[in-house]
Amino acid sequence: MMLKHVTRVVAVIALAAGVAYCASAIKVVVEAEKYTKITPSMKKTASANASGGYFIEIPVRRPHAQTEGAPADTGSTTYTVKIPSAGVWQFWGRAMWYDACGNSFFVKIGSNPAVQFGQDGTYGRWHWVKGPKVNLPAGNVQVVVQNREDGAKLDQFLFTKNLRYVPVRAEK
Ligand SMILES: [Ca+2]
Repeated sequence: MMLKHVTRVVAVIALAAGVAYCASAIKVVVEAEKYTKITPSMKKTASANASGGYFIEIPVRRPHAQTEGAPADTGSTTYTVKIPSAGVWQFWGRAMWYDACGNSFFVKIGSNPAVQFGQDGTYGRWHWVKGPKVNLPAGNVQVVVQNREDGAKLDQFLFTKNLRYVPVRAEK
């Protein structure tokens, strides 16, 4: 009788821990080079420092910083991302920016309007940048990363339902 009770308590604790683990593990990671479509001047570039060996970029132009606000070309990548469940998802991108005039993309997620992504002040190294928080249905969602400023690079992006999660390194 006593043993049975203890077993039940352990089972309940294990179940609770399992639920907590699943909640924090709800995350969808996409390599930026795994697009379904790419349009120049967006290009795929090999790098030993990038996750999966590649990133995408709008290469730096001369003269630099002539595209802000109204992109000089339609350079973009398009992705099909499988969202496991409906709800609010936080978008993060692992970016490397050239400078203050080369630190953003436009990101369009599903039926949500395109928004600026970036504009932070970390240049010349890979770092995670917080993007939009979006309400998404379960199933395949189209993501478009569009040229805004030349000199912008993207290695990976992810969606998480854990709104407190802050990615640090390249994600598996
Ligand atoms: Ca990558």
